[in-house]
Amino acid sequence: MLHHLNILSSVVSSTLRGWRGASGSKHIQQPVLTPMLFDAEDDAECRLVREALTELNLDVLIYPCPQGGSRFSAELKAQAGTDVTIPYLVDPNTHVKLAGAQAINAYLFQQYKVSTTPKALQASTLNLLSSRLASTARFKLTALQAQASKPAPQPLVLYSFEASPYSRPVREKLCQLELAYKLINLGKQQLADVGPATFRLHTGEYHPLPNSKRAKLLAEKGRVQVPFLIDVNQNIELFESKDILRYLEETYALR
Ligand SMILES: N[C@@H](CCC(=O)N[C@@H](CS)C(=O)NCC(=O)O)C(=O)O
Repeated sequence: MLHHLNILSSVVSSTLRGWRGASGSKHIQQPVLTPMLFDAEDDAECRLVREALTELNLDVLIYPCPQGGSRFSAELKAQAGTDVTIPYLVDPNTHVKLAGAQAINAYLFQQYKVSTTPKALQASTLNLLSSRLASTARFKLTALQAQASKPAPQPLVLYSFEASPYSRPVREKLCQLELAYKLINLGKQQLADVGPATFRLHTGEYHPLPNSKRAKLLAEKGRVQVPFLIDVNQNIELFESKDILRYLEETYALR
């Protein structure tokens, strides 16, 4: 019951942002080196950046910086050379380093799509307000707080897309536990991708776009469903959001 409520409020959250970060571009190539994003899941500006990353179909290494947390503060300061606020993007492909959703999204769209930022992903007052409301819909009137945790030697891997109601609680937990993870964005690229994994709107056999990340996941794991978590530290792979949340809590939370 509690998990259903959790997912329901996540649906409300995505709805408040007009389901931005649900679809992913068909054409963009992942750059050779994975960009890094210092991020907090409930931060209004960070959400706009993650929406852009899903829509551009780009994968990133997320370094969670929740309120009260400090695990990646030194790394953030070392990258920026000074105290900076999140979101903070480091792109090792171009050596570009940027703070703030407006500058980061302008860079990402220019660099990876040769276009300007769509209106809905600009850091305008309206978008920041709806992004803040989207966080409030997660029953959180205060910022997401860091939770005492064990560090993971290697970053985890999470397949997700920004608006995914089932993936959001998992990203929140990774953020609270300050666990770095490679975020593999699996936005919807065609009509056949739409719907929950077990009840797609498209009838008949599911065929992802050829040569896509979705096609690769289907070939390797036999299904396309998010969230999907890989923890190389424990040799674990999990598909169900409820199981992933339990696993992260039991493995990394300090009581
Ligand atoms: N019972 C699963 C449901 C997961 C699910 O249906 N996720 C949706 C996205 S929110 C999905 O994978 N849809 C199919 C797709 O995106 O291809 C869970 O709790 O993790």
